[in-house]
Amino acid sequence: KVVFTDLDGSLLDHDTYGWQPASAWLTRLKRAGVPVIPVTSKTRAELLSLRLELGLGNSPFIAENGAVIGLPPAWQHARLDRNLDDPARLCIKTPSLDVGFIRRRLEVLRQRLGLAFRSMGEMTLDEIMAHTGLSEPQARQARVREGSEPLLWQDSEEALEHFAQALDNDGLRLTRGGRFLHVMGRVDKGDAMHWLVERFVALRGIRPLTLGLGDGPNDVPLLESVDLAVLIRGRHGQPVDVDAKRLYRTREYGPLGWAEGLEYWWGDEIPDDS
Ligand code: 2M8
Ligand code: MG
Ligand code: MG
Repeated sequence: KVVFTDLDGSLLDHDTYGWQPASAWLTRLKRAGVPVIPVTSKTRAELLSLRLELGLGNSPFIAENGAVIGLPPAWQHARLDRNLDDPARLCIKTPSLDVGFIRRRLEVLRQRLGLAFRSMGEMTLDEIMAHTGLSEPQARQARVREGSEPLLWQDSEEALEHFAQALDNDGLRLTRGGRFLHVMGRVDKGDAMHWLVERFVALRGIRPLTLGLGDGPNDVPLLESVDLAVLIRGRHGQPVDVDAKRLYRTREYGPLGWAEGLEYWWGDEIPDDS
């Protein structure tokens, strides 16, 4: 078994970024040896801190909506050799375009189409903190982008359609998180998850049963790729259209909904030793 989870609005509360209601289930999964892999819009820098705080161990992670994949040593080599937990031996895969290229294209499109938006790269730290509720150190980490750029849309829905089309012509993609639109290369959370599952199969020789959780439009490719899906009730008021055979929709928001989804699929299978 492997869990793939979105963070903001799913494992973490949309506003407070807390996860207390999910912590009993995190412990339960850890005791059962089930890896919990974050799949998020957040950056590598944000994840390296959060992985520790959440007690996820040296797990792989998918950052920036699939543009950055972090592989710990245990997911790099079939032979479990020494220094398996050495954080310095993390290996990073960046299947997308780099953020410098993305920012230059965004500038060109803004000029050419006369669009109004504000990208994270041009925001001050104070602005980022005001829009997200992150602390200053967290906002600094959110700003260290490698393969995607979040932006706040300040234009019409019609202009947004033109923008999405122009991005597509450039080999770029647009997706929607809880607060921001995100622009990246041709990657998504589902493709990144498939890539990790294939690594698992190559290294361990078995295909894991996958459970995925998410609350937003950017989670749809993930929820449509896993064996068991949990669509967490969203705070963003956007209807989220998921086409998955085994899908559970939670009644609760955020980490409460996260625990509800795990209870639904694995409540009987994974023991509660507490
Ligand atoms: C952004 O991501 C969230 C994900 O749903 C959003 O679009 O609202 C990213 O910039 C991320 O790096 C940051 O931590 C988060 C903070 O709310 O916002
Ligand atoms: Mg989310
Ligand atoms: Mg997210």
